[in-house]
Amino acid sequence: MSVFQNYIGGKWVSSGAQIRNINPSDTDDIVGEYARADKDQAEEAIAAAAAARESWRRSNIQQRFDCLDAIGTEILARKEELGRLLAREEGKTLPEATGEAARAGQIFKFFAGEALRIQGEFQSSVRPGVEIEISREAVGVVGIITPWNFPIAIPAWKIAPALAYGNTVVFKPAELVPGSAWALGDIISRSGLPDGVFNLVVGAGREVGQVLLDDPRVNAVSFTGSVGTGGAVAAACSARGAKFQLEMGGKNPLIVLADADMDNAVACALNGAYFSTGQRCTASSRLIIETSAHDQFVDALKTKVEGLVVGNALDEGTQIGPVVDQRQLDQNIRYLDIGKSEGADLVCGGDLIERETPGFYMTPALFTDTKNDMRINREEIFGPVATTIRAADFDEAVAIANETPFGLSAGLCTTSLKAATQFKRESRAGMVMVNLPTAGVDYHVPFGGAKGSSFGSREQGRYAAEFYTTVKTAYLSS
Ligand code: TXE
Repeated sequence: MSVFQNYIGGKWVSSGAQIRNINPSDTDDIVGEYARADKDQAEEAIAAAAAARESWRRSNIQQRFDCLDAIGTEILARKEELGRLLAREEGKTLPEATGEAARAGQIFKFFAGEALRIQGEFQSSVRPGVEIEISREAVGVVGIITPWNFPIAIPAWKIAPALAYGNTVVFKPAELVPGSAWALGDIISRSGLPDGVFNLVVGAGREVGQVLLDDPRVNAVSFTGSVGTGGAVAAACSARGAKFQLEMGGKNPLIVLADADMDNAVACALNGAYFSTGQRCTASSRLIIETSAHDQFVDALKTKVEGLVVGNALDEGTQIGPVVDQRQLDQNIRYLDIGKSEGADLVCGGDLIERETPGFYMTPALFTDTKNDMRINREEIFGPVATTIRAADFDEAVAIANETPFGLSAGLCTTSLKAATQFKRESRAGMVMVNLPTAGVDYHVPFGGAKGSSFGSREQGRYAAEFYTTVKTAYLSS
């Protein structure tokens, strides 16, 4: 089997060790072997990005548009193939994975356009004869560190704006899913970007990732991943004054009021809590149900959850793919045990099951009658596990929804305009959804959370400019 290499300074380079990419739907299936970059190669990638920095900073915006547009075009043209690779290495279903690949293409197209729309301001001065110009400039070398749960969309929504605003990139994807990252890197490598502007290093977080955090030539780090690693990114970047941006976990509430359209509320809960095997930072993990509707809602949801088809991500008809790996499966099981020991009622799911191929299969689980202070309601499980919490009325539901260390996404199902309006104002989450699942966002508007979920400026849409540019105020006396 040939080894997929890293991309440094415009060249594909091999290394001594390899990372084996395994299909979680069929652990006998090896997706590929990927060259495992070491510290030296991470430093070479940073050196290449630093060498390309000044010329790319001054690059023509038409050139940036053309490169990003070409990347978007190729991704969209190959979305089925890229989706299949993604489903095979990460375990989300084929339609979910193809949708994610298409999303990556759309993001590159969007930021191709943004490269043409970089704006400044012109202001009068309080001093006579002086003019003020406020402009945005590239930050420099950006380190991009991504998780395994969206192997192509998250890299796209960091790499595309970084390049559009004139930064050079060192991209370190999650070790579990190097296939989509490599395919993206391959497409980027053929887009016409000058050597060194984009570099790919597949490697371990503690080794390659840590080099990106510590090297003074890396001017900014954009990170998505766990709360623990996010803290390490913050500490290392603050210590040397580098700019950083963190997207971390969620414990997203979905409130269902008694006046809601129950079919839609159940559909929102089912989608938000379980699709993509619950491995979404915006997943609805706490279902807060108005007491008078609780039992009716649970009966309807339980029937739907039990009917979900769990199976090989590549099989037609599969609705819930496998858990991504053994470690995540162990974490899910641990939390099921914690929930039971805390007194929560497991009404369905949580079983390890076998399919034709060996994989990390578990049935989606629903706990009912939980309390918001239980660990299963405080900590991110990151699997197909949801809980219900009873709330006496709207005010209590919102108080419970906001009582969490996280604040990424929050949802409400209701037919009351008053409740919807109040919820949009009172929710302490960065993204609020009414009569929609907590997961599932557009690509042209800001994405991000409050409290422990995020740090720094928003990602995506034109708000991405905040992170990938720095502001210059120029005074001119004529
Ligand atoms: O995350 P990590 P992992 C949560 C989820 C999951 C858990 C562990 O609960 O079970 O995190 O997942 C890189 N310096 N989420 O292990 O470790 C790492 O190589 C620099 C929720 O994947 O945070 C990878 O590229 N980089 C979350 C990236 O950081 C380091 C999505 C994320 O890995 C590093 C993912 C270091 N010292 C996980 N250590 C969400 N809510 O979306 C690791 N990395």
